[in-house]
Amino acid sequence: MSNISKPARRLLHTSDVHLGAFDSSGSDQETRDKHHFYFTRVMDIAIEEKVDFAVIAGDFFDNARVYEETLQFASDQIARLDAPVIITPGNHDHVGPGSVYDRFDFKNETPNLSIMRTSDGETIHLETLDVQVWGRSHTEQLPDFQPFIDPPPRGNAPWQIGVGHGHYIHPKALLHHSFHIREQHLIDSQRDYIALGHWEQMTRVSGGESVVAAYSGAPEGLGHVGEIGGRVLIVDLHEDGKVEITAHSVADKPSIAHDDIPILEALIEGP
Ligand SMILES: [Mn+2]
Repeated sequence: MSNISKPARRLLHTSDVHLGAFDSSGSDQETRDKHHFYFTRVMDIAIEEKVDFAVIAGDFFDNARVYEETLQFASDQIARLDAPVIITPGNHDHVGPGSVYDRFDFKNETPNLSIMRTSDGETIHLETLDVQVWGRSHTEQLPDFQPFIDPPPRGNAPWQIGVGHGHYIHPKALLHHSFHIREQHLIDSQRDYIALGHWEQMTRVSGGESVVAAYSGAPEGLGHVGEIGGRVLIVDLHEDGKVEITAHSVADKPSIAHDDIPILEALIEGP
């Protein structure tokens, strides 16, 4: 019984939006609005592309002191999508004591949003979609935190997605940076797709032969997003099990097809 077909699904993957990055920096309203406009575009793309669900792979908010209006903006934008949205918090928007996510009633204001809440890892089962999403949240700034070490086995839903926020270490790279993610972790995860965050640059990374893994990069970088940056990823989970990603621009640049998205061949400096 090979070739059992799976239900075709489509998701949007974004990360490192850093909402509120300019709230406390003395920037004017125009600067803040311009930054936030890019997340409006992310949600536009999610709606246009009719995604079944969306994942935000951490650093959605820039810090825990963002303005109340930024929290409301985020909630309103996510609520525009008539589909589940999952956030796996990163180092800038960690959960636990002092979390930005405890400052707003997302549960009631944004019922389509699920926030992962533990560094031990948790699975969110989107039952009507036959999808399970597993991830570990940052709880605070712990440099030794490794989002994908010893992942639990696949669940019983046909589609298995992993989400994590950290620094991919190329097999040939020297050890430095925090929050290590290794190729072997991704291979061991046996997930169909791994949605990564922490880098502002969009790139695929190697998860071995069977695991497709990518950083979406920031929709608008606070730093350098590179020529192919400023994008979000639309991930198609095909009936035959194939996973295909397309990078959509939040501005008006052309989309980039799966095979044209570079796979990391050497260490790219992370933040
Ligand atoms: Mn980060």
